[in-house]
Amino acid sequence: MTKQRAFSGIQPSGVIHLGNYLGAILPWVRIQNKYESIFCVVDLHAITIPQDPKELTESTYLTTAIYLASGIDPKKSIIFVQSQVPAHAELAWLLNTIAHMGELSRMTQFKDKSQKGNAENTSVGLFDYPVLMASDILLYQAGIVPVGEDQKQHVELARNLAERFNNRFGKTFIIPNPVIGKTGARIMSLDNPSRKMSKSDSAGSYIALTDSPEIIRKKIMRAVTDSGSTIKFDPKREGLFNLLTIYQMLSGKTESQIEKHFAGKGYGDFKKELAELVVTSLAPIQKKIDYYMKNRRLLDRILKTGATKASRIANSTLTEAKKKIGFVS
Ligand code: ATP
Ligand code: LTN
Repeated sequence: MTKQRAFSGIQPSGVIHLGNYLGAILPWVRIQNKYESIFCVVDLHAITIPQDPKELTESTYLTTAIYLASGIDPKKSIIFVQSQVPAHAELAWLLNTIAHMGELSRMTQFKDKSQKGNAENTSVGLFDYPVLMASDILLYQAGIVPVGEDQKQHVELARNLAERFNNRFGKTFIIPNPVIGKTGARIMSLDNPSRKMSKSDSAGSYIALTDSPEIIRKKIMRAVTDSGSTIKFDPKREGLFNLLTIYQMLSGKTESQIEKHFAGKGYGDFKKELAELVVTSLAPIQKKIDYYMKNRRLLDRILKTGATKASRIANSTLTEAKKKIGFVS
């Protein structure tokens, strides 16, 4: 039997932060050894919020460089840019005709990003965002969708659209399953630990993968914690719990090993050690990011190969879907 397929993506808008890395990219690196994996830079999604054209180009290269620097291997996985495979927009249109206004209106990301129902100035693209995401996943017949916690509802919609299409036109799409890690699937903001770390928030709230050691140290030392003193994994102490989760994921140590290590020490000592751990964990990745960013031709070549391979799979599914609908070929 052929391997199951995994598909996921990140928007090239703004920075890639530690939440994206721990919640998405790091699991992908492991997943690529088990599944036939496809990782996309989803620029069509990014433009649902206005983007500066020059910054979009830069961010597309940077996101690709971060995938590669983090260990996504183009020999094992397909890496490509969404807008280079036209089938994504085409299948999204077909799925639009079976998606319901009601279910899209209930998407929490849409509600958050449309500034609480300010429909007048919200793009139709932002409303349609989850349908395009369903198209991404269904085109590749992906059974596995590794994402952070916040994307669960979108993958659920992709499942519903796949089932609806299959029921109406006959089996066409594999029903995808979200894969969400036990730890790290929801890294919280450093300055407001009741909100998720997000690239659309202020710079003090996240650690960008490209932040310098000085900035990383400053951001961690300033991170919001409580007035307690012991270093313990307690979900009720949200700020500390979040920092401990980051420590755990980067060190590979267990909760009890970490608690033992910091017994008798205070928040200041813990934060200092965490800052050094983040700095040393990101240093080799940052070196590789620099290498790829200085080699645009190499990035272009990798992306072109990726788009060719992705198109082959995507076009075959699209042809099948159009045939099922009754389009003349
Ligand atoms: P925004 O906050 O502006 O919506 P984002 O920071 O969520 O953007 P995306 O490109 O939307 O970035 O997310 C890419 C991937 O990173 C997704 O799989 C998402 O679930 C995951 N992710 C995003 N934020 C976090 C977080 N704080 N913790 C863990 N995973 C996250
Ligand atoms: N909406 C996702 C990015 C995304 C995605 C996908 C993730 C677009 N298409 C397909 C998994 C599968 C986000 O992280 N904001």
